[in-house]
Amino acid sequence: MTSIPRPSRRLLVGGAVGALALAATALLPMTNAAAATGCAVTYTTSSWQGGFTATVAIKNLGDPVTNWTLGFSFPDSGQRVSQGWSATYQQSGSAVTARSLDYNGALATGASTTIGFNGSWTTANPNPTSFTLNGTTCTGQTTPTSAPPTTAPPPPSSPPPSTPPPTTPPPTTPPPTGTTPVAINGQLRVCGVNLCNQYGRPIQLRGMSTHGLQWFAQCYNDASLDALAKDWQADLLRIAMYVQEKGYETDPSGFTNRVNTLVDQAEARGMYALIDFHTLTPGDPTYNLDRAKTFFNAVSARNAAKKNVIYEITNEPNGVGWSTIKNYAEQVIPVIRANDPDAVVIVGTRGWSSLGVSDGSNSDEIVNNPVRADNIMYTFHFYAASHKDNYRNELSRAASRLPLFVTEFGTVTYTGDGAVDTASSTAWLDLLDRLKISYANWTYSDAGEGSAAFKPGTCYGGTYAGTSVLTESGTFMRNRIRTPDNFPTA
Ligand code: IDC
Repeated sequence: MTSIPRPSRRLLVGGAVGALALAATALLPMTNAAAATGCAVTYTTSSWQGGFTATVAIKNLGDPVTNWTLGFSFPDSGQRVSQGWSATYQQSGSAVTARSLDYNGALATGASTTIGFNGSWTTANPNPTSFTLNGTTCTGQTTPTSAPPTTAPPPPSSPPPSTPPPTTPPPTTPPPTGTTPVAINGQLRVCGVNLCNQYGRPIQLRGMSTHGLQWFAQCYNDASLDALAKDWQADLLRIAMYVQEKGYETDPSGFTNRVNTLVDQAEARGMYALIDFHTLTPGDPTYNLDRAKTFFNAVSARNAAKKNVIYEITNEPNGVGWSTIKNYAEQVIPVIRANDPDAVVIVGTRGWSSLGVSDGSNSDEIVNNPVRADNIMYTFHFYAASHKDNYRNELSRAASRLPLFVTEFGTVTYTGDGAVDTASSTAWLDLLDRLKISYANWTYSDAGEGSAAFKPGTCYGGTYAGTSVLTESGTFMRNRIRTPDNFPTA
């Protein structure tokens, strides 16, 4: 919105800043003394064939501002912003604008803030050399130091959604020693709005969710998990441990053991394991808060040394507002962090993990009031035959502002049953591929419902590989998941 400096009666002071401001305002009517403006920008990139990460440090050398818009143009027309963080990005031709968010809009005189984005390039990747802040060309100098420019800490309730990726991969990360997803990608971490691998590069994980372990334990065995890893070439197994409906609450130690065994079985095959605390009814996650603390304390202590574990702390909150979910997350995440400080944690969202859309809300409530924790992502779920363009639009809008993980989706209706909606499922997965959003499909089971990948009865036989045992949904998903990952390693 604000691209024009607001008029002010402030007297301009001497020195370089005042001189710059005078030069910048010399053409304005004499009766309207303008606010002192000025800025300095440092733009650094780390690039690879076809892609790059840019880190942009902005220093305000003028009067305090309450929100800002940074403008610049790419020197090469093939350069595009793909995923940004700490600002809202727009690109038109080669011209880019980055608008401040609530938490970093206020910049005092002399204050700095850092934003960043991942981009793509086709023929050349020169850095932009000219920047504007609220319309004023940034001619100020920044003094390079070993430490990056710092931002005044945001208010406690509004930290940045996540930290930007390192500009260079950690120098100590050796090349992969194997070819499985975990061997290549190692310990994951959230970088900007992406999930990044041990080389600091954005990746997408594609895999399957179990059905409820209390009902379909017979579907998870060496043969079925070999098929998932080798025939499907999946990266990820989501372990759906229902809490109610004859789940965890009926036998905490038994279900904890079953989850741990599946973590080991996924690890042995080089797959990531997403531990899903599958709350559903009741929808208020705080109903299960004590159980969640007990469960996550146990699994995070036991699996802390593993690189393949991701924690999903609540499946689909419903009937509660975002503040209730955020409060739950801020109590459960510290339990996990105390044991396993570097694991990625995924937080469910309002309206059955629809980012609020199914409740008539949207992702703004999260952007404006994010969970106070690092290295976290937010859940988005959809069922392709029920959830279409308005949900896709919200996911696209949220994807540049929040790290998202589709921990569950179906190719059918939200009931988990019905016909496969191939057109909608294809539109969804193309979108997730383009945004590099990881996903797990409901379900890797032989349940008698359209969302199940296997025909009924499959889990009582010994064959899981190939297509003869698959339903329409299973065939569709196997084709999507089997396409090569091409994980970056440098
Ligand atoms: C469904 C199962 C179904 C089961 C039901 C209730 O497919 O067999 O009877 O749960 O437990 C979700 C939930 C997921 C649902 C799924 C399909 O996370 O547990 O599974 N779904 O209804 N959210 C949206 C859809």
